[in-house]
Amino acid sequence: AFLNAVLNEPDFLEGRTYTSFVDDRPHLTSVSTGRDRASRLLSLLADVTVNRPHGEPPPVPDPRKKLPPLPDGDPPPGSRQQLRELGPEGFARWLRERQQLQVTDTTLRDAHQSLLATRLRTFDMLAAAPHIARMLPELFSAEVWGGATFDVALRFLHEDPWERLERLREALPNICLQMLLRGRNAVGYTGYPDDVVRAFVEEAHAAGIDIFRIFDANNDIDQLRPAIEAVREAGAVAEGALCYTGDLSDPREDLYTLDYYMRLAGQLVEAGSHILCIKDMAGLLKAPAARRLIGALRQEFGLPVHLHTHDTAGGQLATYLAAVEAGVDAIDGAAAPLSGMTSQPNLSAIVAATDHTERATGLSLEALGDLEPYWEAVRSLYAPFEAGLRSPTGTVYRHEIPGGQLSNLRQQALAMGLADRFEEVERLYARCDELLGRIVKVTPTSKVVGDLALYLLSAGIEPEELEERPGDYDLPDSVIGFLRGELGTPPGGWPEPFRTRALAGRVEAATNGGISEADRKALEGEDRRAALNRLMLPGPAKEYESNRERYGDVSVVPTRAFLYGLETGEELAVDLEPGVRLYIQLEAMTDPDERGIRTLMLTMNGQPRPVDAQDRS
Ligand code: 3PY
Ligand code: ZN
Repeated sequence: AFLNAVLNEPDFLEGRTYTSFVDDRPHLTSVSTGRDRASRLLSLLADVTVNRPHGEPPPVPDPRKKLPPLPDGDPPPGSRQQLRELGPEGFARWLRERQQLQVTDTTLRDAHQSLLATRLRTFDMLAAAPHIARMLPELFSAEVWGGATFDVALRFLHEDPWERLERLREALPNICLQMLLRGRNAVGYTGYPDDVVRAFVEEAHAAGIDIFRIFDANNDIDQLRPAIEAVREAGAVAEGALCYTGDLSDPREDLYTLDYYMRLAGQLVEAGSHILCIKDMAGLLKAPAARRLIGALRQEFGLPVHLHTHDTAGGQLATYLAAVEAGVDAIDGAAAPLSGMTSQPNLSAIVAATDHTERATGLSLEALGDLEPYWEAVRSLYAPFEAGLRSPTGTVYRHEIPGGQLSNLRQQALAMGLADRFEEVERLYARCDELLGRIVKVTPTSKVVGDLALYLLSAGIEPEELEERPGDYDLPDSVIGFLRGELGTPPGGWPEPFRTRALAGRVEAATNGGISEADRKALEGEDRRAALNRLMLPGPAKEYESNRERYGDVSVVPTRAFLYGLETGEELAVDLEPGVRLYIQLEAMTDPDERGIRTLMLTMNGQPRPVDAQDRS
């Protein structure tokens, strides 16, 4: 309403806008700074158009044109209504007793984290969400938040992750929303004080999360317990995860054995988990191991079992079928165009493989197929973030790199000029894992191994040299922090004498001793979300705040324009809010002046709006 009021002001309509435009009209500022919103978005679009940070736009149609018609009416009731009716305990029992195989759709979180460097924007999620609510109401849950999405939203997308969650909540009122929580590391990379974790969980639940999948990168129950308790206190569902590594079927395995996982599961149950999750982040769980592990977990504990995997080597549908035979209660999949390889198995293949059996999912293969063109077009738009992986890879059984990291590491290697030596990165990753004690590799411990491998490769150091004299090298901070125990204790204990040698003589970092009084106040204050962002991810939070200040809410800009800018003559429609639409067009652009400034001749709702932008090329 405010923006319309501004747009209808005579001066504005005639293009006579000036700095004091809003100041001169106090009746407008009493609502918000709407004129500002439009001009801030124009300056973003001008900047991207001039500098094209991601190159030329790929030749793909607007994904929204590929969506099927939205089915009439409200979304039918689904898992969310079940949860509301039964409460977390009853809901877990319901899950355990159901014969129908339950399915989590990871498209909006893990799939793009594992294939597109976590870059999927709220805009493209919201366009599909009403369809998902109406076409796939049988879903057990949609994983939409947590993991790296929080960091990436702030750091690279200039989006508020909390707003994303609230909007998704509204668009998906019938399906449980699920997030990935890294135990005490929450959605960051180091342990936070319990107060921070508790405040984060409360706030995430209030914003819309129903089910929290909680893991720790060392499978350390002490790191998991505070988060599990916080989730229970908030009244949400705690899905305690055991991170799977190695191969429990291998008779030579002496660390990550069936006994090891059963002990860990016992701790997760005792800590209060409602659901047990097997988190197979690298896709190492083979069919025979799945059969044994799931059979044993379901026999020993009364809890439902949820299986998560990545299809890096291509064999995980077989694992799922073995898991289904062993009685698994829920599994994870992604929309076909964002599935496979480092992502989750294809939802359609899961549905097809179980249809017309007693464990049929109830999901419609037809509906999944109808949504595929949309996701295919979306993926094409994000082409600059593809990791270049063209096929499944069997070497994952050697290096055990988690799906999300494998794509990321390829991008990092590319940026360091090591792209054509990726097999060496893989070899060194496996060696570094051995050096560090055969650890569980998942965020943030996987980053430790990856950082060390890239360091060795770029500095030309052989692992044997490092093993002998680790004190001689300027090791990455993450490696030192890990060896100091900042991420907890690894399941196999510390690698000695390597650890002692590596730490000898290094100056201790200041320890993070809880939370200051000022921070505690901030967590109890009005802007708790901003305080949480700042406490967990100070750099990205700052980045986000300065971008928000500069450009406003950029999540409303269609992705093509956000990533690639405007094309001359093409009209872009931006819905600032329901009922407030801007039509933006680029008429022409000047050459850069002596300071490198270009002027873009833009029109907004038909009115000329010249905007300057710095050409940084
Ligand atoms: C994350 O922590 O982001 C993960 O996806 C781990 O698998
Ligand atoms: Zn995953």
